[in-house]
Amino acid sequence: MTTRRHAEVAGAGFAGLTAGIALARAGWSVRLHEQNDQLRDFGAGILLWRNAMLALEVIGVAPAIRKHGVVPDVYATSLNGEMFTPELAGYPYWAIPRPKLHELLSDAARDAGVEIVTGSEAVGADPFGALLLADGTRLEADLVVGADGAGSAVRNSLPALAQERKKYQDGVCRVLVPRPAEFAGPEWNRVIDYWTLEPDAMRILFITTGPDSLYMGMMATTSNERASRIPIDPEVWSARFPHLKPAIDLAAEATGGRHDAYQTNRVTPWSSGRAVVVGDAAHAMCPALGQGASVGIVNAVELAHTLGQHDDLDAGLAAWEGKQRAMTDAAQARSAYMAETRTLARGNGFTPEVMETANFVLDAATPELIA
Ligand code: FAD
Ligand code: 5PR
Repeated sequence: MTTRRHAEVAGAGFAGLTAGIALARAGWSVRLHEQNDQLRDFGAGILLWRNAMLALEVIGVAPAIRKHGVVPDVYATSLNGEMFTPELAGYPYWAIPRPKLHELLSDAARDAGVEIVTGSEAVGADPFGALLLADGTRLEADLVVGADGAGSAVRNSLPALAQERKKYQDGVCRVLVPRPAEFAGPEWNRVIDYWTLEPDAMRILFITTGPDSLYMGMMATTSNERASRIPIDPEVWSARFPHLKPAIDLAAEATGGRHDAYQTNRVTPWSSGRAVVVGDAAHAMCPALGQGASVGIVNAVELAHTLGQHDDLDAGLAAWEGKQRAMTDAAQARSAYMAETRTLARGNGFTPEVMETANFVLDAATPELIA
C-alpha cells in the first residue's frame, strides 16, 4: 500500500475513541466527530474484564487503567439479606469511574494523532466512502466508522444493515457518589449487589471505583416510575433498603447520573461497503455481565488489527466480522438471558460458559500481553 488510509469516525464514546486510537496507531489518519461540545462521559462507574484489558494493552492504555482504577476485593451478592460470594478467581476485573476511563482514552487518542472535532453531528454514511454531517458537509474516507451509540444515525442510514431491537422490563439509574467517611473502610472495597424481588425487583449494585468514589447502579422495573427517576427518589429506595439509607441519601444528591432501560440491538451485517459500525451502534446489550463497553473495545481494536492484515478493505471487514461475530452474539444472548431471569440475584450467575466473554482473547493480543 502506498497512500495512507483515512478514517472518519462518528462518536467519541469508548468504542469510537478506541477505534480511533487503534487505527491511528496502525498508521491511518483519523478524524473523530463528537456531537457534544465537550468530550466526556456521564457520572457512573464501569467494570472492565480481562477481554477489555487485553485490548487496552494492545493500544497502550491498560497501564493507565491499572493506575487509576481499582481491583475490588470481593464480588458479593445479597438477596433478602442472604449473602453469596461467587468465586471469580479466574476472571480478573477492574472498576473505574466512567469519566476517568473516557479521559484516559481521549488523552490516548490525541497522543496517537487522532483529530477530534466536537460539536460535529453525523447524520449518516455513504457506503461508497463518506461521512455525512448535519451541517451538510460530506467527508470522503477509505473507512467510515459509526461509533455513535445505541441510537446510531450512521447505522440507521445504511439500508444494508438489518436490525433487531428489543427492550426489556428493567432499567438502571446510575450515579457516582463521593466516598464519605462511613464508606471509607475496606469493607467497601468491593462489589456488593443487594437484591429484593418482592413485591417487584429492586436492586442496588455498589461498586468501589477507588478511594474517592463509589458507583451505584440502582435497578428497577421501568413500570416502577418512582424508582426509575433521576435524581434518585430517596424515599422509595430507602423504604426497600432501610439499612442502606446513608448511601441512598448520597445517591439522591448526586448530579450527572443517568437512567437507561435495558435494550439489545442486533445488527447484521456490521458493515456496508466502506462503512462499518462498532460498539453499541452494532451490539447494544443488557448490562448483566458488565460487558457492553468491553466487547465494543475488543471489537474496535481487532478491527484495526484485521484491516492491517488486508490490502482489500472488503476482505478485511469480512474477516473481522467473521472473527468477532460469534463472541459478540453470545455475549448479547447471555446477558439478555441473565437480565430476563435475574439470575444474578442468586449470586451464582458466573458460570464458566457465561464468563467466556470475559476470557475472550483477541487476535491482536501478542503472547507477551497475554502472559
Ligand atoms: P456510547 O457510550 O453511547 O457513545 C456514543 C458517543 O457518540 C457519545 O459520545 C455520543 O454523544 C456520540 N454520538 C451519538 N450520536 C452521534 C452523532 N450522530 N454524531 C456524532 N456523535 C454522536 N459495559 C461494560 O463494559 N462494563 C460495565 O460495567 C457496563 N455497565 C453498564 C451498565 C448499564 C446500566 C448500562 C446500560 C450499560 C453498561 N455497559 C457496561 C455498557 C456500556 O455503557 C456501553 O456498551 C458503552 O457505553 C457503549 O459505548 P459506545 O462508545 O459504543 O457508545
Ligand atoms: N453489572 C454492572 C452494572 O453496572 C449493571 C449490571 C451488571 C457492572 C447495571 O447496574 O445487571 O444491571 C446489571
